[in-house]
Amino acid sequence: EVGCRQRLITPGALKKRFPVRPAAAHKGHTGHLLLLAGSPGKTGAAAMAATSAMRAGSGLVTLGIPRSLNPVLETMVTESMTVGLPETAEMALDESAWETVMSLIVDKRCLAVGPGLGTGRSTGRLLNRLIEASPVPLVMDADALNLIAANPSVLSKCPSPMVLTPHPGEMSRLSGHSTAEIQADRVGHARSFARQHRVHLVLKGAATVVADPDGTVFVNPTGNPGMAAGGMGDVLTGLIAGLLTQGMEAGAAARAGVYLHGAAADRLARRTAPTGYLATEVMNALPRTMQALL
Ligand code: NPW
Ligand code: AMP
Ligand code: MG
Repeated sequence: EVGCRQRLITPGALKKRFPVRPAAAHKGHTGHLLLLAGSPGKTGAAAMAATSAMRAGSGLVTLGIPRSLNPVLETMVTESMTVGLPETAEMALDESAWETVMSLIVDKRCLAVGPGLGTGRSTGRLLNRLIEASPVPLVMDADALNLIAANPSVLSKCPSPMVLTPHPGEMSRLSGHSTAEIQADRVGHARSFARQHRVHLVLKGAATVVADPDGTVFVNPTGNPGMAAGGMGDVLTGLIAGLLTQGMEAGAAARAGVYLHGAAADRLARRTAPTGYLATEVMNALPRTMQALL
C-alpha cells in the first residue's frame, strides 16, 4: 500500500488476471488488434507498437496506415498485416478512411490509435468519430491524445472502455494544467481526469500512475531512467493493446502493461547497461519477462 488511497501494482495481482491460453488455441481465438498509427518521419512508432502487440501475445495485428506509407511499413513489420488507408495531402490519415476502418473493426477485439499518427484536422475528425462509435476497447496514445486535447468532452461519448497513456507533456495538453503542476501531484491529476471522463488513465514517467474510472489509483514500481528514450511509449501502447486483444479487462491490461514494460527495461538495465538499451529491445524482452514474472 502506498498511502491509504493508492495501491502498488504487484506481479501476484497481475498473475490472477492474465489470459490463460487453452492447449487447442488458434490465432482466431487469441484476438485481433486494429492499430492506426504512423505518418511521414514517424513510421517507427507504428512498427514498434504493432510488433509489441505480437510480443504481448496478440493472435493477429492489422496496422492501418496512410496509403503512401504502406510500402514502407510492409518492409518494417513482418508478423503484422498492413492496410493502406485514404490519406491527406500531408500523408496523414484522412477522415474518409472512416468507412474502411469501421469495416475493419468488425472482427477485432481492440482498437489502438496514436503512435506517430500526426495531428492534422482531418485525422482529428476521424478520431472523434471512432471514439463515438468503437464497439471494442480502445487504447489512445501520443498524437491521438494531442488530438483529443482539442475536445476532451468526446471521451464521455465513447461506448467502450478506454485506456489513455499520456506522458506528462501530453497530460498537460489534455488537462490544461502545466507539466510542473501535474508532476507536483501525479496521483491527484490522474485520478481526477479518470473520474471526470470515465477512462483508465495511465500517467507515464518515473512511478507511472494508473487511475481507474472509479478513482482507484495504482502506482507502478518498475522502470528506470534508461527508459527516457524515443520509442519506449510506443512499445507500451502495443503491449497494453495486445493484452486487451487477448480479452483482459481494461484496468488490468493497463496495470499489467506498465508493470511488464518497466520490468523488461529493468532486466535490460541490469544485464546490459543502465542506458542505451533500445525500445525494440524492451519489446523483444517482453516474452521472457512475462515468463519470469507470471
Ligand atoms: P516539457 O518540456 O517538460 O514541457 P511530445 P513525443 C514532456 C512519436 N515518436 N516528465 C516534456 O515537456 C510519438 O508516438 C515517434 C516530464 C517533453 O518536452 C508521437 O506521435 C518515434 N515531462 C510523436 O512522435 C520515436 C515529460 O513532453 C514533451 C515527460 C511526438 O511524441 C519517438 C515531449 O513530448 C516518438 O515516440 C516526463 N517523463 N515525458 C519514431 N521512431 O517513429 C514527456 N514530457 O512533444 O508529445 O513529443 O513524446 O516525442
Ligand atoms: P514516451 O514518452 O511516450 O516515449 O513514454 C516513455 C515511457 O518510458 C513511459 O512508459 C515512461 O513511464 C517510461 N519512462 C520514461 N522515463 C522514465 C523514468 N525516469 N523512470 C521510469 N520510467 C520512465
Ligand atoms: Mg509517446
